[in-house]
Amino acid sequence: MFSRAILLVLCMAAGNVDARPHSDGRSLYKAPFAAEAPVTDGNIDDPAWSTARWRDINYRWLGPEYAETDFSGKFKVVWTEERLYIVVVIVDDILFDSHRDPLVQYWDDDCLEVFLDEDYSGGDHQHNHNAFAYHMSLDNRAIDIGTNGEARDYSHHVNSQWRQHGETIVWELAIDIYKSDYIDESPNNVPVILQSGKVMGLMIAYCDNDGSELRENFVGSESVPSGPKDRGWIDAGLFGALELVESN
Ligand SMILES: [Ca+2]
Ligand SMILES: [Ca+2]
Ligand SMILES: [Ca+2]
Ligand SMILES: [Ca+2]
Repeated sequence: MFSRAILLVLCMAAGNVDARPHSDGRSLYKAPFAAEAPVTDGNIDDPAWSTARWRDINYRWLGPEYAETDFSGKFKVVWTEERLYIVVVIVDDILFDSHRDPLVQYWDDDCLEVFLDEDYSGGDHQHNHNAFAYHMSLDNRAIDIGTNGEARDYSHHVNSQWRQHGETIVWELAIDIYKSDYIDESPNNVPVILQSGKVMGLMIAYCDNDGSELRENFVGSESVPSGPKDRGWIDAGLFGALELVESN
């Protein structure tokens, strides 16, 4: 039987192997139950939103420093048994969709990313469904990489709608949650029924491009204490903890 000390020595001998499922400093967000599901219409007047706390999208993962008028963002989460609901309020001075094909270089257009790990397992999710990284395009499509390693349209998982209100964009999402045994192209995938006390992995990010060939900034809701800061599309260990609660 391995003791922790022996295991630690073995890990060190393997060369900085980090066996922990999550990076240090993950956030905990408590999402309240929505007695009445928000209407996904880009308007934030639904009663459920007033019960949830704001969380900032403020960790600069890529690109130079930027002004609040260039980008700023925050979000809230609520849930029902059927879906997870997220509202994101964004300031972005220029909306830019250079690659009109949603499956081509989608991360280099303005793009809202929603990272979800149904069981908060952490770990690799690049070519599997241990977690999903929905890249929401300005035309409300949800793109992630399928188990065949190619970009795939998962828009049937996410009802998405945004509207501009003065200087801000209100972006609402209603998301079906799937376990890691999700099978691409199968008609038999069934979303999880959500319940109070469930803990999932969640991270929100925004790719801001205002007219460049490549995205100018990539800003997320979780810190990245070490390693490449843009690796959330591979590493679910960066996601924060999302706890479903009855009320805050
Ligand atoms: Ca609404
Ligand atoms: Ca901008
Ligand atoms: Ca997982
Ligand atoms: Ca932009």
